[in-house]
Amino acid sequence: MASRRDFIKISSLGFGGMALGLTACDLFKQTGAALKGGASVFSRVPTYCEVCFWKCAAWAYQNKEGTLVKLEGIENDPHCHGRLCPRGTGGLGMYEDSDRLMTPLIRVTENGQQTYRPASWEEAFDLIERKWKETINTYGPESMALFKHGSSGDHFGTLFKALGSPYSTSPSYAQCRGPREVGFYTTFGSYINSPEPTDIRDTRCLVLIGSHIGENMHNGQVQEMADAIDKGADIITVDPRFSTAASKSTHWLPIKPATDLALLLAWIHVIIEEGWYDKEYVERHTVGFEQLKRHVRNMTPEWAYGITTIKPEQIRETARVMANASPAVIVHPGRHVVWYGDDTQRTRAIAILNALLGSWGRRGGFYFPESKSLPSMEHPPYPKPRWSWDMVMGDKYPLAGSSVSNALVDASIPGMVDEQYRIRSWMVSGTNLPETMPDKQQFLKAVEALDFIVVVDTMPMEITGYADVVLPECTYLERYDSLRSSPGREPSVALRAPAAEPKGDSKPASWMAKELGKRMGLDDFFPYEDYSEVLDWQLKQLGTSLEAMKKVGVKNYERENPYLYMPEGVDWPFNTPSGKIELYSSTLKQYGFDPMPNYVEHPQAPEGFYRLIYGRAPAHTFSRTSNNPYLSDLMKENALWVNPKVAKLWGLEKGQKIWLKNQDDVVSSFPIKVRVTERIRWDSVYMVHGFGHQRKELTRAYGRGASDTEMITNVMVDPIMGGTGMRGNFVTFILEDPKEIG
Ligand SMILES: Nc1nc2c(c(=O)[nH]1)N[C@H]1C(S)=C(S)[C@@H](COP(=O)(O)OP(=O)(O)OC[C@H]3O[C@@H](n4cnc5c(=O)[nH]c(N)nc54)[C@H](O)[C@@H]3O)O[C@H]1N2
Ligand SMILES: Nc1nc2c(c(=O)[nH]1)N[C@H]1C(S)=C(S)[C@@H](COP(=O)(O)OP(=O)(O)OC[C@H]3O[C@@H](n4cnc5c(=O)[nH]c(N)nc54)[C@H](O)[C@@H]3O)O[C@H]1N2
Ligand code: SF4
Ligand SMILES: [Mo]
Repeated sequence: MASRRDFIKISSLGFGGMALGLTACDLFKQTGAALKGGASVFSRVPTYCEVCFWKCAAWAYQNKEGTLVKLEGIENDPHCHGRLCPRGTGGLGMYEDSDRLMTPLIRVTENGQQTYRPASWEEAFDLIERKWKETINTYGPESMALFKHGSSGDHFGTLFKALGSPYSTSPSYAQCRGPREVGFYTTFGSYINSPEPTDIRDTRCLVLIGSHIGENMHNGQVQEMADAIDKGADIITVDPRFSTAASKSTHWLPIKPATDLALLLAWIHVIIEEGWYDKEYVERHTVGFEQLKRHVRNMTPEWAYGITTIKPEQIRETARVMANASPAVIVHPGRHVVWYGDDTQRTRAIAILNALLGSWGRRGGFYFPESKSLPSMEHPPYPKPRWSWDMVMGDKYPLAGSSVSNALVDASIPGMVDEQYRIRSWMVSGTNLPETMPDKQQFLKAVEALDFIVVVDTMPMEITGYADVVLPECTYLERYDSLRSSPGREPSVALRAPAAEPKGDSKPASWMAKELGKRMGLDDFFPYEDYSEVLDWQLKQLGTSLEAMKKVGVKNYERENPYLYMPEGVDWPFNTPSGKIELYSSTLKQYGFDPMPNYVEHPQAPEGFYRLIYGRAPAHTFSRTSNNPYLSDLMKENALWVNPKVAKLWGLEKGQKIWLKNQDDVVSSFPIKVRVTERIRWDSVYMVHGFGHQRKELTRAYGRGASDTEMITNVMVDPIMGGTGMRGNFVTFILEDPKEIG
């Protein structure tokens, strides 16, 4: 049985195949160089990591000169247990990156060419104030939209609410986890949220359906999965690719992509027909069992075999493994679940399977998380917008629980929405939309039509190239930010305090939002001179203070709700229309959707094409780290995983550079190196998301590898909640430089 150390080591070797010898250890050596070279640690400041959204709490260590030398996880932090992942350690690179934005920029036309000129904050704010006032006077604040991701979004979120805009959106809903939230909500009446309340630590069986934990480096989950493996838990991984998780699994099911729903329904069939479900739990807590039983009657493993290519005996055996572990079993809800446009239904099937196994609210299954609610300082009530965000969608996506970023892009395009609802002005902070949202053409049409775009970023990413004004934010290591209060087994609060002075003329979002608020006459919504005052006030309400928190970084609280798990023998109230777990969803039925999931066939690749699938690498986060000096050292570019059979057919060699062309004739801007490997099915190719950057200003990332997003032009939108299914795109290979072919 693999040990925990093995697992972590192997996960960092996930990219070792390409960058052999360079492991997380080298990264530690580099980032800790000043320390190991003799410089001693002088002081430390607490922060929480912004390299991804797991938000691990960390100490930022400084030497005597006040230079940042090292980041380390905080011991009692439930997100990281004292250990950062390689990306978190490399967070110093975000601060040190010589390509950072250092000053505001204003778009100007010089000699007929558009370019940016450096500007003062005063000039940048003057222009924004003028343009925003014009827009608001003409169309109202309802014509302004905020696209945000990460902690800067909190501050601009307040600003947009104060302005009276109904539009504030993040790609983490419709480009990421939205479908699973709706799938679980319609079943259990609860959202999953982040971090997922999966009790992996104590599970006896973890089922991962396209969840590639280990490459998906969400820290706490990776550590808990390693613990579970150590304790002998069964891991069942369903993935067309032999992922790191698959390599650690007792069962790997190399499914034909886009057919998971058939496998899930067959599992449900077996568990019901063989009588392996948790009878007492199902009887007490669920509605719709008889309907479900009838529904899946013919969805046998033999039926699913023809669709999924997974053998019937394997389907039965893995169903038995789950049932044996019940209720300490987790069929993981996944996280990035926008795959094929029927994603709410797929995640519903996952939720139903968990319900039959009795894992919801049980030890080793799903626990009930608790968080500390943060008090907010007094401010005037927010103005009520004349319409709400869902008005732009008409009767589309009726169960969207949060605003749908792609719907807001559509609502910015003339003719796509009733003219009165059209969005005219964007503010974008902490999200690299051209690499994050599929269907670039749609994005470009919106950008073309908009009157004004403000972008806040730390780096000259693709999105900044579309801005009228670029505002440089200092990195998370140079600022105070909102307290991290996240749900978990126990409530936990973490502080982010500045560990260095902002570089150049960069500033925190909390300051920008306040200054812009002042100019728009909204001072009252920003009752602080410096954001630390808000933190101190909030922390005092929570029985501590800013000074005290600076010494500890993280404070964990006792639970107030005693029920980490459901008490046995009690009718637990579920927040669904029936008050029970809905195996048959009355809500979906009411909106005209299948009340129980059905398998629908998706198109397969045309002759000579392969399905493009994508995922994460342990050393990188989306497109944000590819220019990071430490992390780009670990992995400079992505590669295209190609099955040896396919490589032979095309005469492709390991390391050969090829270009990709998709089903809509879009050709990749840059070539990508081939990696020939049995670890991918013959019908698909795989690459890590976040490479193939288009901006020369990103000196370490420009032109390195290919962008998956560029190839994603066919988007299958989930009719239930608006998620953008991105895995129905097929690519073929171009062996010669297309620019030379002409
Ligand atoms: N093709 C494709 N598209 C995807 C995905 C995929 O796998 N493939 N994944 C999807 C998923 S799961 C998600 S969650 C989204 C993620 O989407 P995004 O959050 O847009 O991801 P990033 O590409 O990392 O872009 C983050 C941007 O924030 C900037 N930034 C970093 N730190 C700060 C800061 O402190 N302040 C400010 N103001 N800016 C900062 C970075 O420089 C970068 O421009 O993408 C989705 N889109
Ligand atoms: N290192 C690192 N970790 C991260 C992130 C990061 O950027 N870097 N981002 C974080 C975020 S925001 C998210 S949302 C998560 C995303 O991570 P996850 O939710 O775990 O994964 P996905 O990106 O949905 O899926 C990737 C896996 O799905 C497989 N796959 C592709 N098609 C199919 C299919 O049809 N069926 C099945 N069963 N599998 C398929 C791929 O081979 C790949 O292994 O990662 C998080 N963790
Ligand atoms: S998982 Fe890694 S990158 Fe994400 S917050 Fe934690 S240390 Fe940072
Ligand atoms: Mo995500």
